[in-house]
Amino acid sequence: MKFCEQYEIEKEKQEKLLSRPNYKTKFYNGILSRYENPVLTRDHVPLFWRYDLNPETNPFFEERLGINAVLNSGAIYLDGKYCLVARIEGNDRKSFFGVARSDNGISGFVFDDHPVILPDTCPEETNVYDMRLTQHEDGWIYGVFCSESKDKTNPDLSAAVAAAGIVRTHDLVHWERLDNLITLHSPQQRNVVLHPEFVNGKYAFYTRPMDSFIDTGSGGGIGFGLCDDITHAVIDEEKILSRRKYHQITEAKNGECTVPIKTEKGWIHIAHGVRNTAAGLRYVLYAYATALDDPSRVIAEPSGLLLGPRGSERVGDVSNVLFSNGAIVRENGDVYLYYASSDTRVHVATTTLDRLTDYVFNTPEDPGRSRDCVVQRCELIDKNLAYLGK
Ligand code: M1P
Repeated sequence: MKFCEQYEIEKEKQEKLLSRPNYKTKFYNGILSRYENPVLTRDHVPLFWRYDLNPETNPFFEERLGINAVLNSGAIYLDGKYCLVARIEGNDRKSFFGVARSDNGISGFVFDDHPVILPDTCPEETNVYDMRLTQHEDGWIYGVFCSESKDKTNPDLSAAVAAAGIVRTHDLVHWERLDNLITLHSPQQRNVVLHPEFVNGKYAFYTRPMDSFIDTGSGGGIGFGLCDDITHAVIDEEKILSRRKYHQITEAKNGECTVPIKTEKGWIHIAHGVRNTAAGLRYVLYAYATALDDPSRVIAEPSGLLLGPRGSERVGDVSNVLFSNGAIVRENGDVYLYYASSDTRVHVATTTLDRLTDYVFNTPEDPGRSRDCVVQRCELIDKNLAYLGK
C-alpha cells in the first residue's frame, strides 16, 4: 500500500474516533453515570505528533514517535470548552502534557496542535506528569504537577525524587513556571493540589507527605498546608486531614485527586485510595468533605469507594487502577469527573452537585470492623423491611 493511501486510512480512522458519540452505560448506583467510550486514548493523539508525514523521509509511513498512553488529566471549563490537560506518555516512557478540548465534555476531545511546552527551569527534572488545574480566586489558572528527578544520593537506578512543580496560565497556551513547592518536613511530594480560594489570606495546598518515591512510609495521609508566596511556595506545617487506615481502601496510600468542589454544605474532595493485594496495588476513588470555613477540618467521610475499576477498565499498563486529576462543575450543577483507568486511557463519569452532596453527607462512615459493618447493613435491611411491610 502506498504512503498516501495509508495516511488517508489512518486519518479517517482517527476522524471517526474523534467524532464518535458517547452514551451512558446501563451501570446504575444513583450516584454517578459511567460512559461506554473513553474520552481520550493514545489514538486521539494527532497523527502529526507521531508520524513523519513526508514520504521522502518516511517511505514506509512508520510511526516515528509513538504514544503509549493518555491518562491522568487535569480539567477546567474555559472559554466555552471542556478542557483536559492530559498526561501523555510517549513510547520512551517520558510523560508530557497536552491540552484537549471538547464542546460537550463527554466526547469529541481534540488536542491542540502542539503539546504544552513548560519553561525549562529544572535541569535535573526527568519526567513530569499528573497536572491538577486550579482556577484560583487570584485570577490565575494554576497547574500543579509531579516533577520527577533521579535521586543522585542513591545508586539504585529506580531511586527517584518526586516534587510538586507549579505553573500558571490564563489561556492554557502560555505557561509561567514558578518554583517547585518546598515542604520543610516531607522529603517527597506527589498528588499535590492547590485549593481555589485563599485560606486566612494564604495559598492552601493539599499535599501527600512521603518518605520515598513509591512508599508513603510514615506519611499518614493527605496533608494540608499554607504558604504566603505562591511564586516561592514553602510549607512548614502539614496537617493530615484524610488519614490512611488499616483495612480500609486507603491502607497503602492515598492522595488528593481533583480540586475540592464547593457546595452549600462543605468542600467535597475526591481522592484516591490504594491497598495492596496479591495482584499488586489496587487504586480506587473515594470522597470526603471538609468545612467551608476551614477546609482542613473533615466533616464527612462516606464509607468505601466512590468509583473503582470495572470490566475493561481493570486492564492496562498498570492494571487495577482508577485515578483522577480533575472534575468540571458547571453552573447548572452538572459534574464531570474525569478519571483514567489502569494508567492507559481517560474516561468521564457524570453526576450532579445534589447527588454528590447527598452521597457524601448521607452515606454512613466505615465502622472499621466486619462485625460493625454487618450491624450497619442489618440496620439498613431492617429499615427497608419495615418500609416494605415485611
Ligand atoms: O500507577 C498508579 C498511579 O501511581 C502514582 O500515584 P501514587 O503516587 O498515589 O502512587 C502516580 O504515578 C500516578 O500517576 C499513577 O496513576
